[in-house]
Amino acid sequence: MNHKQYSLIELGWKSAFKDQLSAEDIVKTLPARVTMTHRGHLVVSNGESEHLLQIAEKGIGSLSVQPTVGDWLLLDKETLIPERLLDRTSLLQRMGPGQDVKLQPIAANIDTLFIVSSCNSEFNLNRLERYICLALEAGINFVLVLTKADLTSEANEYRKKALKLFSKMPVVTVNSRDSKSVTALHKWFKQGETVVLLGSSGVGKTTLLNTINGTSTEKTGAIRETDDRGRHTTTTRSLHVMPSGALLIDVPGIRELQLHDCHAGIDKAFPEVVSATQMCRFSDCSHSKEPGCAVREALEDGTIDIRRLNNFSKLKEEADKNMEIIAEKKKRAASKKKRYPRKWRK
Ligand SMILES: Nc1nc2c(ncn2[C@@H]2O[C@H](COP(=O)(O)OP(=O)(O)OP(=O)(O)O)[C@@H](O)[C@H]2O)c(=O)[nH]1
Ligand SMILES: [Mg+2]
Ligand SMILES: [Zn+2]
Repeated sequence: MNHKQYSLIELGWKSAFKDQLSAEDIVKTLPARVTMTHRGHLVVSNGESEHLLQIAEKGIGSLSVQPTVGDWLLLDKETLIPERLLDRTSLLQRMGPGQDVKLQPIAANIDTLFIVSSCNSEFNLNRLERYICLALEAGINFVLVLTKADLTSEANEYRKKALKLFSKMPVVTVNSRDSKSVTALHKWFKQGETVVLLGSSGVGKTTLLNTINGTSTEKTGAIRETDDRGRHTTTTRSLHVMPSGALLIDVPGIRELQLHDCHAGIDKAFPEVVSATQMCRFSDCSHSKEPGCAVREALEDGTIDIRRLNNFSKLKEEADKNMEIIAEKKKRAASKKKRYPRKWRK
C-alpha cells in the first residue's frame, strides 16, 4: 500500500464493522484491514502503520476462518496478534486449484466487482458467466470491464455479445493504459468503497490499477502474442487507496475459476433456463426424451440458447460436486481442530 497515513474510514471502515465491537474490544484491541496476502503471510494496516503477520503453522491460530485481502481483524493492542476476524459484509470465494481442492477466499468486504476481460481471444462467454454467478452468489454489485478496446475495430461487437449475458450488468470498453478512457469507471470509485479486479492473467488488471492511481508502481507484464495469454505477473493480493478515496484490490490472474457450492448465484445468472426447467411436466426431467419438456420447447423457439443451457448444466454439476467436497472437508476440519490447536506468531 502507499505509505501515507489514513484514517480507518479512509480504509473502508463502516458502521457494519464498528457495530461488532464490544466496550472491551474498544479498550483492548485495534482494528486493522488486511491490505496484502502472500502465501505464508499477511500485511495489515490501521492507517497509521502496517504490520506483517506470519502464519506460524499451516492455519489460522485463534481465528476460526482464513483471513483474506479486504478483511478487518481486531489485533491485541499489546502483542498485535489477531484476536478476531470481523463478520464480512461480503465474501468472494472459489474452489482453489491443485489436487487438494478446497474452498479459498479471494477477497472480502467488497462493494463492487470489476470482471476484467479483453477484446481479443481471451474473451469467453462461458468463463464470464462463471464470474457473474460468483458475484450474484456473493450479493455484490458487478461491472464487466472489457480492456484493449484500442487494439481492435470490433470492441463494440464484444460489448454487444457481453450485454446479452446479464441484463443488469454494465459493460464498459476501455484502453486500460489511457487515463481518459478509464474515466468511464469513475462512478464506481466512491470514497471508502472497495472495488476488486478479477480476471485472467494478462487482461490488464494491474495496468488499470496503475492508470486509475496515476502511477506505474505495480508491475505489469507483456502477454504471449500467439494466444493472448498473460504470464501471471501479479503474485500477491493487494489493496490500494485511490486518489478518489476508493479502495482498489488487485489479485493475481485466475487460471480457472472453479465455482464453489453457489447454486443460488447460478440460478440467478440463468433466469430463462431456470424458469423453463420449472415448467417441465416431470420435476426430474432430464430434458432429453420426456414428453412435456419445456426446456426442449424453449430451445426450439429460441427462448433458450444451447450454449447457455450447456454451461448452466456444467456449472450446476460443478457446484454439486464441490458442495460434497466442502461438506466432507468441514467434517474433517472439525475433528482435526481439537487435536492441533493453531497459533499465530508476530
Ligand atoms: N494496448 C493495450 N494494452 C493493454 C491494455 N490493458 C493491458 N495492456 C497490456 O497488457 C499486458 C498485461 O497487462 P497486466 O496489467 O500486467 O495484466 P494483469 O491482468 O495484471 O495480469 P496478471 O498480473 O498476470 O494477472 C501489459 O503489457 C499491458 O500494458 C489495454 O487496454 N490496451
Ligand atoms: Mg497483474
Ligand atoms: Zn425438461
